[in-house]
Amino acid sequence: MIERQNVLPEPDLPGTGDLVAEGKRLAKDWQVAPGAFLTETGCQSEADYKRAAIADGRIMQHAQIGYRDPGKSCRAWREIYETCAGRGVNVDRYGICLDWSMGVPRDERNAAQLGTGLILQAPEDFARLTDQAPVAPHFGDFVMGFPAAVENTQAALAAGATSIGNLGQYFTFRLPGHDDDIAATEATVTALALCAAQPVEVLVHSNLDDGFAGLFLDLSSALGAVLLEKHIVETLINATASHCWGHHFTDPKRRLAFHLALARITDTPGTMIYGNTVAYQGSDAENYASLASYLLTDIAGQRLQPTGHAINPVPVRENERIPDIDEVIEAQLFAARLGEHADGYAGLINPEEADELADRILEGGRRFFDNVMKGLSDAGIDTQDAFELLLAIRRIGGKQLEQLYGAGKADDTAPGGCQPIVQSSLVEDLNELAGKHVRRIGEADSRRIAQARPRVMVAASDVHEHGKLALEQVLRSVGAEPLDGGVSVDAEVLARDAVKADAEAIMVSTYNGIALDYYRLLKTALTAEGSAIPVLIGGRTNQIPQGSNTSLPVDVTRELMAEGAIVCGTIEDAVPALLTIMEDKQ
Ligand code: B12
Repeated sequence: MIERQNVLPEPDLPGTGDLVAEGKRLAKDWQVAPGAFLTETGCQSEADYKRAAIADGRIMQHAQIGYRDPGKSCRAWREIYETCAGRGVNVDRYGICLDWSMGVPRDERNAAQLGTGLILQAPEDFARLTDQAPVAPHFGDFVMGFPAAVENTQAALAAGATSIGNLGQYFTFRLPGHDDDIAATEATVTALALCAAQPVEVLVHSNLDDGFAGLFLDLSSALGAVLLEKHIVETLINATASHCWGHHFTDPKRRLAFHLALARITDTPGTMIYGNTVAYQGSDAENYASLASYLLTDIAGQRLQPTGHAINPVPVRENERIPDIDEVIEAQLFAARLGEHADGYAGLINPEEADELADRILEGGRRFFDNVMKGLSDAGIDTQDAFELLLAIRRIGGKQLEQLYGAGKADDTAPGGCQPIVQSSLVEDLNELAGKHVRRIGEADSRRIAQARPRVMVAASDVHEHGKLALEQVLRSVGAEPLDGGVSVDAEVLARDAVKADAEAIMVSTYNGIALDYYRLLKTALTAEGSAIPVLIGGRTNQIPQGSNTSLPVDVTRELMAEGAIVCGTIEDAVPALLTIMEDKQ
């Protein structure tokens, strides 16, 4: 059971009223500037532009950009738009990949851990970028939800953005070394109020997959999360919420059903439907098949039930590294061509089954919402106060929310403790992935691992948790003992916990382009603890070199190995290393 003193023990929390008043006050000085997009289109806001596109029956296109080098990002802004326009294709909006250090206030940013994204300092830098071509600017990553939410929202508005997010990240993303969730919530509520007080409509964007939908086992919980966010953003703060989803929605029927369910609870235009990026696991050709699969579903969805969501053709190299400009252009041209073919498929798609699933998702989503509101209210949390509700949900976390308030029947044998109303694709994707790796390990090695039964602490250095989940599942299947080292865990904390738990090996799954820095911090912390627990590392072992303005991270496998890390390309690569560790121990 949830109790207030366990979730919000602080006697005095900031008052939502004061924060909203501050947001309104700031709106006197910080208002949406016309910018290249609004000037060229003559629209008041992107929401208006989207409504016009819906009326014209036009499907919009979204591209995601943001290179470390601001000059290269400006070039991308121009080149993608112009090259596509030259081929008769309109790129309507750009989502900007800010670096995760952008979540840290400007005056502390120099000391922050850098990732792989774009760093913009002054508001003029934001505006210089968005003035490069008349494409709707969408500041999605690392704006809302972080300590720097207010200053980044101000700069985004002044650069002509009328879609700003990403509320989903508020719930799950952690900035290394910045654990003050009260400051992050204060800044977020103020930034939401600043958007609400604009003279034109500003869409408060939330990518569900960045939030809890990347981990929920039931699609109805993800829809319930939309209802919760709408309650906070719209009912309590009077701003406009707009939702995006898609990374983890692999199965076409459930992808379409979620789209239909979402359309039943809102008529605000959606920002974009994210590409099903977790399906990208192969070569370019294989990934093109995945691209076609989800785009076709999304185009069909927009034809059946237009919602204003732009489709998002994610470049096929995305599973290897940040895609380059020409790769973004290729994907946009592919999507436009597929759109032409897709019209011929419209009559072949029978939406009845997806419609029926959508009803179930909707019904379960409403139940999840009601359960959360009642559960938190019974616990003494004021569900009519935006600050309290945001902070409580964030602190409870997605897994526990779903366990406590999931819409399905309680069932101890089901993953997550209850039967899903409509299971998310994540469950099958992970089972399939883990099964494939267990088979590759083979019986003889599995037997040896089961005999040695190594205690392995498994951790993720950032928000990417699926590698960790897959590793744990495989380790369990072959008889090793996985210990939970946490997600977005600081290296020092991981070292301390591993020593305390008497772990025989540490496995780090890392994705944010920080592999070498993270490993070095971990080794230093282990040495300080007097420990030499071997470290296995995998995921994306790359990094943007320190002090460099290069825009693509470089592989650091060799450096990691030279410094003693056991670098693993796949899960089964860990097996010989684990067996050697256990033999050495004996
Ligand atoms: C899903 C995903 C997300 C989800 C994560 C959801 C979640 N809760 O886990 C969301 C949407 C939240 C997300 C967010 C971000 N993401 Co992301 N994301 C991905 C994606 C699509 C899949 C990664 C994944 O989980 N794969 C599933 C695992 C199981 O498979 P795998 O990666 O192939 O791993 C295999 C092996 O490597 C091995 N393995 C993995 N770890 C380990 C460890 C050990 C010890 C061993 C033995 C083996 C092992 O296991 C697997 C099977 O063999 C990739 C792109 C892609 N298609 O790969 C980008 C990607 C990893 N993300 C990326 C980025 C930049 C981000 C963001 C910073 C973007 C942003 N600006 O907001 C944020 C992170 C912010 C933060 N606070 O940390 C980049 C990383 C760039 C780089 N380093 O070069 C990628 C590559 C996309 C890209 N090209 O830009 N992301």
